[in-house]
Amino acid sequence: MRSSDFAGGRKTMNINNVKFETSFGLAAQLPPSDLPEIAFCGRSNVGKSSMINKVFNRKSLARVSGVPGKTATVNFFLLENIRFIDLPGYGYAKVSKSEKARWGKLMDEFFSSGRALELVFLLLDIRHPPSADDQIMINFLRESGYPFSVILTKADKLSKERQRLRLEGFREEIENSQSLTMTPFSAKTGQGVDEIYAMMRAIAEEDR
Ligand SMILES: Nc1nc2c(ncn2[C@@H]2O[C@H](COP(=O)(O)OP(=O)(O)OP(=O)(O)O)[C@@H](O)[C@H]2O)c(=O)[nH]1
Ligand SMILES: [Mg+2]
Repeated sequence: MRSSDFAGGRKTMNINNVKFETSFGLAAQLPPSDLPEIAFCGRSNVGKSSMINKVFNRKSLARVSGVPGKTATVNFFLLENIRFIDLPGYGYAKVSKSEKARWGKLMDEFFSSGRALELVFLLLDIRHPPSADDQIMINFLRESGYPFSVILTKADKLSKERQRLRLEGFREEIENSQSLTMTPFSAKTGQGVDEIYAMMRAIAEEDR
């Protein structure tokens, strides 16, 4: 199997067919959810847009920036029968009160509007323990009932041994973490991409 053919079975799904669909900044604009969805969330600068670009093997499908707060809107991408969603990051100290309120409303509305979310990737920087905002997000996802999987980003910044130690760290830093999958990932080296494809493939096959 070529790595770009992530859905085996009856029909091969090719990641090169992904298309940017639309972008929304206000909860009221969010389109209804008419296809299975996979969302990417996490704090600003954690690497959500970079992960999307790596997974879809594109340089700038999603916009990446060294400046936190780059993705301020909810961005939709379509690949055959699955919609992928790049969510705006949280925890960026320099945003205004009104911008934080807009973010909160957008996220509340997004996660409470009965979307067909089949999987949420929650991204955490592998180098650091989860922040207070990350812990809030983890609890929020648990309460929402949507299945989610933790992605530990920027793994290229640590040796394999230090990655292993941080994995053990996250197991203790996150309550009841035994039920969570945690996947080290690097948008630089491609570490973890095959595990992501396996999760995407499972969803694509379920919905055929
Ligand atoms: N070394 C390394 N740097 C990364 C990786 N992923 C992202 N980065 C860098 O981290 C910064 C932020 O990446 P983005 O992908 O824009 O992060 P984001 O989570 O989409 O950020 P917002 O849109 O602000 O919420 C950029 O400078 C990226 O180059 C990674 O796997 N390894
Ligand atoms: Mg982004």
